[in-house]
Amino acid sequence: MRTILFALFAVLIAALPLSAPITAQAEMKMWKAGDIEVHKPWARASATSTARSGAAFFMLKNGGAAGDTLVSASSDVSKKTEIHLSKMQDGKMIMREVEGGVAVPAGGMAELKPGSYHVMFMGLKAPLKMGESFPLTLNFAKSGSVTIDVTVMKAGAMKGHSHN
Ligand SMILES: [Cu+2]
Repeated sequence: MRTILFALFAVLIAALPLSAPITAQAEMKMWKAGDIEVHKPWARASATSTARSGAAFFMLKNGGAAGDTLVSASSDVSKKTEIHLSKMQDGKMIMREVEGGVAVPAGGMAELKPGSYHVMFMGLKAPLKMGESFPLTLNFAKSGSVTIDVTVMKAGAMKGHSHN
C-alpha cells in the first residue's frame, strides 16, 4: 500500500506545471532604493495600436525614519515620462503633472493607482502589449534611483481614467 501511495505521489509531483514556481516568484518581486520598496508595478495595455499615451502604477513603502519623495521617472517606451495626478473635477476625470512629486511618509506608503497618482507615458513609441514588460527608472529625493520591471496588464484592468 505504501509503495502504491508513493508512486501516486511521485506521479502527481511530476505532473505539476513548471510555471507554478515562476508565477509565485513574479508576484513576490520587489525592488529597493534605500529604505523605499517598490511593489507590484504594472501598466495598462494600450487599447488601440495608435494609442499615444499610457500609465504605470505601483506601491511604494518607506521603511525608513525619514520621509522621501518620488520626484521623477524615466523610461524608453515614450518620448516623455511624467508623474501625474488624476482627480474628479466637475464630474470629469482630469489629470495634470504633479509639482514636487509623490510624498512617501516615514514608515508609511504611497500608492500609484488608477484614478490617482500614476506615471504617465506621453508619446508612446509603440503600443504597450499585454504580457510584455519594460524597465522604468524611479528617482527619489533621498533614496536615489532604482530601475523596476513593469508588467503590462489587460486594457480593462482599470476604470475611470482615460489617456488619449
Ligand atoms: Cu496621466
